[in-house]
Amino acid sequence: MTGQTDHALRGDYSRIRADYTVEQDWGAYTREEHELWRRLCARQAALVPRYACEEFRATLATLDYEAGIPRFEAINRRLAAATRWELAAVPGLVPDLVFFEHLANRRFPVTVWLREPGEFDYIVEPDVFHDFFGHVPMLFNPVFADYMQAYGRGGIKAHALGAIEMLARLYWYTVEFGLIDTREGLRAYGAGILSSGGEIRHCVESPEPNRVGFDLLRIMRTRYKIDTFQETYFVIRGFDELFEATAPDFAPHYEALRAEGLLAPSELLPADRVYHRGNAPQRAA
Ligand code: HBI
Ligand code: FE
Repeated sequence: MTGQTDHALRGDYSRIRADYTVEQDWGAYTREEHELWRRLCARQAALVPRYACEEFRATLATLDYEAGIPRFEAINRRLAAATRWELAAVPGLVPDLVFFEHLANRRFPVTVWLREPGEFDYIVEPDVFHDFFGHVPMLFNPVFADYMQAYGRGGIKAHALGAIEMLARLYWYTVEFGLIDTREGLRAYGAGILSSGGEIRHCVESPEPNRVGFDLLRIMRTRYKIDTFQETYFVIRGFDELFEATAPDFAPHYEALRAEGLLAPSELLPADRVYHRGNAPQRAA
């Protein structure tokens, strides 16, 4: 909730606890919803072998999502054993500080509602399919799991420093739309692309977007769009790179970044480590 949307939030917030969590109420999902979930899973599962990073693939294979919308509790036992994370059911987007506090305590907020059939290809707000299919497998990876907690702790500090927008760009270009350089080529680890039927291919194969090496400060000043495919993807060389980048205190970064201008989503800089220069026509910033 960093002011990117101007429409009312979807979801039932009438029964939230103080930390915005709710009961998943698994029994209330309809047959049609389980069926839509299975179709969403089948489409993505067919794309994962080609486009997803190894860490995601390895975990997805063990989660048997295909049966229907999972019970969060059943996954929680396994997730706790793997990385000491747990899933917390939420009605939808939660306030930034609430979100950061959950992450800082190794709890990942998962939206309970599923999209409508007409939103099969695209949805703006996260639903249970995006949150579960996209994010949960990566939480089984120990280094990535620690990065997520560090991000939550950083978010609490950024909130106090009025720097959430800078930090949110880091989340966007890593946790949601990140690519990783592997021996097999570039692969997706970001949940926004792993849960998207179109963007999972586009991010790896299309000549249109830029693909640029991960650079923390550069990312924190790069604006992003929420309603189109990304114009630039940032590539990490391993999850250690991500985790190590978040180890230092960001407060001095925020000071320095305030003095520099923001970059358009499509902009390339001379200092960029370019994997691929996008061929999309330059759009107005
Ligand atoms: N709430 N449920 C939910 N899921 C998110 O991904 C989320 C959120 N609230 C805030 C938020 N993301 C972002 O503003 C932060 O990543 C910066
Ligand atoms: Fe997400």
